[in-house]
Amino acid sequence: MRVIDSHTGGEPTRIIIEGGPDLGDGPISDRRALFAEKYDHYRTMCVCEPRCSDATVGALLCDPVDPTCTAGVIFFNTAGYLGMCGHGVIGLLVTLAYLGKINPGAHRIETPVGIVTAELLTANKVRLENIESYRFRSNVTVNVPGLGAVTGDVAWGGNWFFLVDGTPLALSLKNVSELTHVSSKIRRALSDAGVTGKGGAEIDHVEFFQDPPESDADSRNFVLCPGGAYDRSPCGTGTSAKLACLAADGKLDPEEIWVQESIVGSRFAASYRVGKGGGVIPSITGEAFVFGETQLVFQNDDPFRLGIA
Ligand code: PYC
Repeated sequence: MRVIDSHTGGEPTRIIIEGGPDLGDGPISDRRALFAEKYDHYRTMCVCEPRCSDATVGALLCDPVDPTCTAGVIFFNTAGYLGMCGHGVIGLLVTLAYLGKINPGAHRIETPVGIVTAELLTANKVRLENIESYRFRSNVTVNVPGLGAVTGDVAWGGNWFFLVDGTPLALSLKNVSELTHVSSKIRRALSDAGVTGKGGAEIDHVEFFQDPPESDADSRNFVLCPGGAYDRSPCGTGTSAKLACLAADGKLDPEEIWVQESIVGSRFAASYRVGKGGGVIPSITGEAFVFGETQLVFQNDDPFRLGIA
């Protein structure tokens, strides 16, 4: 298996460019279902320990169905599969440019939740236009054991998010393990209380915000990802969910720039235009850098050949 590693604002993306599963040529959402059902070991071989870790989002580069698209992609991590991944699309474009496969300009990318457009601005800078994002429920209060009542919004940005009002602790790296612990408890409490996204979808990402932060950004966030790791980037789908909530509250106008900073200090410049379905079409600009080209080896006698899943 040949992979290219990059990071977007510190958040790693590992793209399988050779040696992935053959998922046929059906719609990308069907291919993701087939990946999960029959070829899940490719996911664990690629992103689980000992070859990788739960901070990384994996991506399978696919041929698109739609000939106007540059590529298709299926994102996954140590816990399962993602709908979309904003930092991952930025990493994908930068990787394709690094490989000499694309030129600057706009590229349509098929994902399991729809087509996104991403513009390669320079070798490392990408502007992503995400799928329509929206707030699903506002002011939801859940009782969290040991914490008490926690209130926030449920929103879709390509994945399901619970956006907590404020933060229980300062958003600094020294608090990462406590923030991870508290956000995991909130995620469990949401599930126990039956709070879901549309159609009963699991809310697998939890966000805390410091608005405004101590820096000159508009907001700093902490994002708990499904595998239990925190997003080192400001999270493209999480920032999309945030824009949807800001728009719904009348706190951000269309085309106004929102600078979202992550807990490691990396930034996305974000804005939105009004979507056809009543939500927002987020635009997210960020930078990615390639840092590795690897041939993964799977020896027959290796007891952890398929990864520690
Ligand atoms: O950037 O959308 C994102 C993302 C999702 C999970 C990790 N990063």
